[in-house]
Amino acid sequence: MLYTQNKNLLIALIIGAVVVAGLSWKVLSSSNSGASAASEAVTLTTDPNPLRTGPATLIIDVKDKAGGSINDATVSFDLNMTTMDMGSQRGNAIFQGNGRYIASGRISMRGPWKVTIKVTMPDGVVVNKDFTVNVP
Ligand SMILES: [Cu+2]
Repeated sequence: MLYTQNKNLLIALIIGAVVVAGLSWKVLSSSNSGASAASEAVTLTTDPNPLRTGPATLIIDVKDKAGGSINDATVSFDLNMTTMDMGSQRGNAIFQGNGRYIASGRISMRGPWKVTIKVTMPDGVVVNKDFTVNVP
């Protein structure tokens, strides 16, 4: 019996550690602000497409007015549901080449999710763009 209790305690501690690690990964949301240039193109695609519950890769392409790749931008993202606060998943997308930046997140339930993208261009101009992605 003592062995069983210790084992249960150990399992509870492990679950607790996992929950704490998960919560610390999520940070409270704040709204983006800044100047927005009209002409640069910021587009979002996802993998899988359409998204489903589980891991999600956000693929962000940044192009200039002439359609050329912008490779020296800083691209940050914020992923949350539109209908409720699921805890904001945020970070910087990682440059992949050819104006493409990718970020990883997790979709924890079906429904409408909002991806807020903030791109700081090499010249310091900030472009904010929001996308709503429905997870069927
Ligand atoms: Cu939700």
